[in-house]
Amino acid sequence: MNADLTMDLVARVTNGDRRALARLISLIENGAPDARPALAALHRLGGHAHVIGVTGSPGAGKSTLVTQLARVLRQRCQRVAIIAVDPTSPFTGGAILGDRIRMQDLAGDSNVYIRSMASRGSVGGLASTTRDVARALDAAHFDQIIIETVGAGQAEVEIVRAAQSIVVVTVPGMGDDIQALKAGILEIADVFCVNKADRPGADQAAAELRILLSLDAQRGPNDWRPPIVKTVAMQGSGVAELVDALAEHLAFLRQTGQIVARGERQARSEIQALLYQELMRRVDTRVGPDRLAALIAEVAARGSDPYAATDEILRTIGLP
Ligand SMILES: Nc1nc2c(ncn2[C@@H]2O[C@H](COP(=O)(O)OP(=O)(O)OP(=O)(O)O)[C@@H](O)[C@H]2O)c(=O)[nH]1
Ligand SMILES: [Mg+2]
Repeated sequence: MNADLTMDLVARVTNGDRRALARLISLIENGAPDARPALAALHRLGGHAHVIGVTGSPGAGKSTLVTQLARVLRQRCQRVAIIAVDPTSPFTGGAILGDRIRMQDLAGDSNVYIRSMASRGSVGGLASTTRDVARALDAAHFDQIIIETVGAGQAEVEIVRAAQSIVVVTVPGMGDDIQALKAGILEIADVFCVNKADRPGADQAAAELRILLSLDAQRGPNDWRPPIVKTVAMQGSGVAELVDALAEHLAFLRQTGQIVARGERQARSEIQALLYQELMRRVDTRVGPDRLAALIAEVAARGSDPYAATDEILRTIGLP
């Protein structure tokens, strides 16, 4: 695609052309280098949307909740985009199809945009693709961009880091979930949601979370205290409170200036990821897989060492 076409695509996306948006998102998903100039331009135009990450264990009710969130946000005249990311399922996976069906009653609304994505490459690739898709949606004037992802591992954390506000969804009788919470999800949560509050044990789950939060020594007195919201996503109850909590979190980030720090953290990790990608691309083209494999074998056999191998690679790609 030439520069004129790219800029035409940007203009159409910012003017609310849905077909142009779908085309751009396809380009992004296919990893087309063609999309880069458009994304560069869109980045400078964007930065208006509230990006919300929703994560939590499989089957916690995230998709149901996200659908309800979108509904409440629409009632408040917000334009909503949903990106459903599934890092584990193949491209036409059942979960994704299920999400499509669940969310389809929103699909007729021109102020709602829903996109399902699954991994066709690395998790790092998925995280950067998600960020770029969010960038396109932001430039297309969606007020709220909700990213749903399954699980509580490193991969999901990386994906939802593109968000300004992160909702961690748990359910009563978590047990194992508490372990996951300890393993890192606790730090990333801005709002906790105890979904399926129609089941027994919701109050206890909320109390356990409250204790965990109170034990978190890293949060100072002026830091944000993640609220715990109980919801029954299937019936929509508690969802308005969740929307309120998210709006309060955004207001907090703006008032304290922490929104700048979050933006910088994202920019830093994005630049690092791009640098790594670019470096590895050059290693691939200039050093080549055969020489790289030989170097690795030499180091493993102790005929060489990692430092010498790295020096040689850097010299070969033109970095002394
Ligand atoms: N009892 C009860 N069931 C719920 C509630 N919310 C969702 N469910 C059910 O829980 C099941 C899983 O819901 P999903 O929304 O697909 O959960 P999810 O977290 O998106 O699932 P994955 O994306 O597959 O990880 C479905 O059968 C829902 O109908 C709720 O508030 N109460
Ligand atoms: Mg889901």
